Amino acid sequence: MRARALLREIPQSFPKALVRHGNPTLDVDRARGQHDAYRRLIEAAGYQVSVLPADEGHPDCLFVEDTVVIVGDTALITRPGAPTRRGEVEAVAASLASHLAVERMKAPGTMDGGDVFTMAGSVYVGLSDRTNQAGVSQLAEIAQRHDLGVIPVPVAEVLHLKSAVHPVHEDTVVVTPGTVDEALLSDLRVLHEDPDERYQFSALPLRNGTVVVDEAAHRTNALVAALGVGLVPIDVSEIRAADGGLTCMSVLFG
Ligand code: CIR
Repeated sequence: MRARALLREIPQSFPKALVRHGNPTLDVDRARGQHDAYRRLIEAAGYQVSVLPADEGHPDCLFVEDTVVIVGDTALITRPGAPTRRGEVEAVAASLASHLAVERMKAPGTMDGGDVFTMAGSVYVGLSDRTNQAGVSQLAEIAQRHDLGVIPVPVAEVLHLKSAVHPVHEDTVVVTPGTVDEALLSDLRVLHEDPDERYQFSALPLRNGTVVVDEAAHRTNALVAALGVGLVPIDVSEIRAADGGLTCMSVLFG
């Protein structure tokens, strides 16, 4: 199957997106420009990109990653941890149904896809404000069918596991110190985000071997570049201001 990517347009209501701290002014036009550049990079890497229309009733709908977790040929449609985001899932489920076997998370399980990544034969799942143990158990059943173990990782201080543990290349992650128990990541190679760039680093590894990174995190990007990885820095300041990282705006599969 050709590599595919699912994205969703940014609604005019984006300035009302959920934000954990403070009250940043979010600029929808600037965010759209950044989102366009992001989409073009994914297209240039060879993905067949589908873009769902924005949903004005859901200011966070561009963060499409949170609505689904893909394990092999199965798409687990999540029950997002923020009740106001639950209506985002239907359009995503409908779009993925022609490519993947769709299953649905059931109450009382909650999960945001931003809490999940698969690496070195395990599915790492953040236990966060958005993802609970019941959600992890439902994902574990699907992972088991695909011969994958699940490693739950309690997350402190940040929104999602992938706000603080960023897969970058093969079995390497970049971790924001103090946010997770790094003993749980002992199967992985851990680099640390530079202390002067706390919460600024994020990364999206692509099929062609390049890694899209947030251009704001110069020093941490240099650490990753030293692995011999080709980096493509991009400005995603408006997305970061809404607590999003580089993985959050796409679902990559196939
Ligand atoms: C939220 O709080 O749900 C959004 N403002 C940000 C979600 C970012 N999602 C992600 O990084 N996977």
